[in-house]
Amino acid sequence: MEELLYNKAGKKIILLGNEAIVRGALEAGVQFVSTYPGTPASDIGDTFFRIGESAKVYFEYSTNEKVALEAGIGASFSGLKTLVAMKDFGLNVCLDALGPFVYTGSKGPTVIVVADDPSCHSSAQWEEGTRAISYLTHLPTLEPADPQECKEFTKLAFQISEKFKIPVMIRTTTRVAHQRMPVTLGKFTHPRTLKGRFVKEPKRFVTLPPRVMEMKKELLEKIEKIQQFSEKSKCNKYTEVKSLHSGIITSGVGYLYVRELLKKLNLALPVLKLGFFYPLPEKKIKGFIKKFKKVLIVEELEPYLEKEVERLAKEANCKLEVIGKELIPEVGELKPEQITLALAKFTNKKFPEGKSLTSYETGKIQVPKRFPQLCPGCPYWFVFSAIKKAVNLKQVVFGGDIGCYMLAGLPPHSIQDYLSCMGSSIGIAHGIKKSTDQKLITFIGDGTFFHAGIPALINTIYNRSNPLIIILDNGTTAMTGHQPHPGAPPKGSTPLKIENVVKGCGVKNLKIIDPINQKEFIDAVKEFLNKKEVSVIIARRPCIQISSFQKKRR
Ligand SMILES: Cc1ncc(C[n+]2csc(CCOP(=O)(O)OP(=O)(O)O)c2C)c(N)n1
Repeated sequence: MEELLYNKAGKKIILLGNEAIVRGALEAGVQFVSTYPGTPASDIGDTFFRIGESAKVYFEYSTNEKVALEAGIGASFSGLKTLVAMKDFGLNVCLDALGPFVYTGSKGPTVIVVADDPSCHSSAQWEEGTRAISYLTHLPTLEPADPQECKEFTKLAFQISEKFKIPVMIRTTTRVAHQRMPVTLGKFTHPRTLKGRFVKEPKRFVTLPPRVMEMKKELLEKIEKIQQFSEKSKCNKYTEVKSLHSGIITSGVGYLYVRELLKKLNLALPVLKLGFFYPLPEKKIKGFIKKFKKVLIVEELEPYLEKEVERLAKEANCKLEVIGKELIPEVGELKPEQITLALAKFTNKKFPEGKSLTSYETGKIQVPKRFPQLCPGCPYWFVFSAIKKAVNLKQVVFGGDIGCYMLAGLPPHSIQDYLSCMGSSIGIAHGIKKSTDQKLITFIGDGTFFHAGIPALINTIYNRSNPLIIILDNGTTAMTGHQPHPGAPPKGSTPLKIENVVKGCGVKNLKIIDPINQKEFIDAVKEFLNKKEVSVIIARRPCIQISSFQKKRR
């Protein structure tokens, strides 16, 4: 039996942060789960995909994050306990739906899990800190530090959502989502039903002026109540160390490093570890900082906590020195060695090397850099090779998009002149074609085409431009772990043929080619590059890594 489904309270099993979130949701009685894959959050959906049926939970991979959230909103409005999971960029995609949802509030308790990726380990596009969106939308947000907290905070998030009728975000980062530890299980019972009922309450579910302004007032009142709740919550914890001089405020993975390093360096400093990011337990923070001369804020990425502590210090202790980003970097994920150096400066101590920093940390051991590569046998090798034979690379602009094929930008291919966010290859191609006389070829994967490429393709037809779009149809969402998509769905759904969508959008110049047929591919590129209207080549050959098991499952 799947360990995650053990029904033995008190038993410990080793879980990944993401699996612990799944377990927390099961213990909370989740009924409806939707997601769009994206590392470091992908394992949440993939785990539900694997165990959802046995757990008797509804699960879907949606077409994109906005659609996933909207599906979740529908389930919540129908009274179901709902979880929606995505990576950081996904929250931007669904922001348009998120804002109004926080206003209407949830009916069925709803938790939105979002995983940030400091240092861009698996996020080419930009280093995002989604905590800004907590403030922007007034979305209550919890930040777990380890897998046990991932489980407990998920349950707590469902409780807060149930009590205050508002969606709650669990914000993790790569090091939290991908960390393993023995997690103590609680009890769970399978949901009795997956059926809810939508009861008409336009006053509650319709965001339309003038009501919408009342809704904002009601939301701010809710946030005030949640703040009072957060003041008493055990997820903000204090370590009792007597120091009238200085202390540390931290959250998420920063707390783990602080805890470990204080021990390693034999330092005794009081630490306030915040589990609530929004709304912050302001009284608790004021109580903590009131007697100190200085406080160190150990937080990853942008200095939101630091700014808030500075604001609170004006009321609680106006002489307090708040030290944050001058010692703790804002770029990249936190590293223990950076915190060691920050602690040394903060406490005016010198730590003997060896005790504080390892040779790796001091940079004495250099690890050679390696570029990521397409897998041997990947169909994209054939596509890039044909392009190089078909055109003069200097005379054509090459657009990239998000997926394995963005490795086109690295040697030995080096055919990518711009890269932004999912689906943007086509949108930007249109802008370039409208602004220049240059020839342009753009690549987009099948998964990305379904996620956000279709409206941009329609725009090229609607506003008459002529890029050559190569849709790389490898039959899967390869980069994030081979999840299905509408073109290659799980068993029971009818595959949506990309060619039908492309034709339906009005594209006349269309060819479907297996790129292993190099001559055919080269000829098609040459022909289409001279067309006056938009052209599409669907390069169809399955990903070399799709296992026969996955083929059967689809
Ligand atoms: C808004 C957003 N959601 C999710 C992701 C994570 N992500 C990276 S690549 C990718 C899809 C890749 O699939 P596909 O276009 O089929 O290309 P393949 O990897 O199969 O070549 C996803 C979902 C992201 N980068 N941005």
